[in-house]
Amino acid sequence: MKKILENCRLYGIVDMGYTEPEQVEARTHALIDGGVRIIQLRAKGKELSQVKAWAVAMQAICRDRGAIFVLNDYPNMAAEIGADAVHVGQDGGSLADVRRIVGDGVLVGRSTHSLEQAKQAKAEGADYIGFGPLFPTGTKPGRASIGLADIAAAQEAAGEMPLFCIGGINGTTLPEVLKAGAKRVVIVSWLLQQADIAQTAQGVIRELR
Ligand code: TZP
Repeated sequence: MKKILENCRLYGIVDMGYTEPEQVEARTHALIDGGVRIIQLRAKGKELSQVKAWAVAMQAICRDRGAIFVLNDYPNMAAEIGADAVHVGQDGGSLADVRRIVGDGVLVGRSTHSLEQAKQAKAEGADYIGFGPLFPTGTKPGRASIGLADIAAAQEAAGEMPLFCIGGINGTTLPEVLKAGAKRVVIVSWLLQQADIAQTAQGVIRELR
């Protein structure tokens, strides 16, 4: 899993705020068709039995096709369904506690919203971090954007640990994000709203390489 993670430049999220339940599997396939090898299920405020069913379906597709499946927010469920990875926010408890729940061999990612938090997550042993939101975004309404100024320093502090910039990244903002020093990105709403998700993902990955 770590080897796949190292090679990931674009991180995709099947966000249930932008996805109909019947689109979950097709979107997972489309992201993989487009070259995405790390895909998260983000299902804020959804019924747990539903989340579990989507997670099981996505995990099966990802396992079959050589991509990492990440469950957002629910370490116990991640352990139960045998998820490849779990992602937790700043309010998700210590990474040591999360690791105790999911066990060895499961990747643990953390959201960070400042250089300080990025350093902290690295010190805590995160397998990767999200860093943002760089720009204001409707996917996380009300969350202050952090801008581009700290990307290079956060990238430096992260060292070998993959750092994925996130928040308001799209075809227009991507060049400035890359210019600021980003190596990896997460794109949620813009990618999910494309008519051809796979083709768009391929184009983004080309730009990131
Ligand atoms: N964490 C920080 S910003 C964000 C998350 C989950 C949402 C990013 O979504 P989008 O639609 O790519 O701006």
